[in-house]
Amino acid sequence: MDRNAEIKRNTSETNISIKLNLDGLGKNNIDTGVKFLDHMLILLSKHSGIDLDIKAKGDLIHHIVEDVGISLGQAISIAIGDKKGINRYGSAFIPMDESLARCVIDFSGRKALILDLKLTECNIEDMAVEDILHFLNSFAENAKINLHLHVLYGEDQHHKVEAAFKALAKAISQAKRIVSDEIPSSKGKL
Ligand SMILES: [Mn+2]
Repeated sequence: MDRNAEIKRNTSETNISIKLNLDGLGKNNIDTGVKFLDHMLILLSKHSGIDLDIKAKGDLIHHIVEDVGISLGQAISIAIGDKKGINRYGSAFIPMDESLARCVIDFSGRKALILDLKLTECNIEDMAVEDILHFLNSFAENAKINLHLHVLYGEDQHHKVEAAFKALAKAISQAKRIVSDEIPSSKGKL
């Protein structure tokens, strides 16, 4: 069973194209024009084992970040398909130097987002903190997942976000894994 997705999203604000293979090796080719977002998406691919190609262009950083979050969430949702046999849940604690992040997810088919990255600065590299939070919101909504993502403690803003994205990657890696031949819900549908 191939668990792939291809998304092309063209609006008056942005042009996004995504190719994704859930059962890859973490290979990636990513260029959104936003360096810190590229850095986080490369980590996400690498540590989740998802092959990911993303090309994005747009008028404003906020629009690019939002539309990449939407498109990547849609690609995950398409690729995970009917969720037959998946582990469904995933969790991870990941440190990055002095920072520690915890991520718990459920491929439930519904969005919930509980998010606290303990960010205090307005910008990290070339991204506004509010755009990082906006990306995760758009992603969770379109991937239709419960996403509980917390930085428990830390000092450096870059480290906090990096730990959070690595924890998200490891949680997805666990949740997407095929562990049975049944849909993991007592309702028989996810
Ligand atoms: Mn880094």
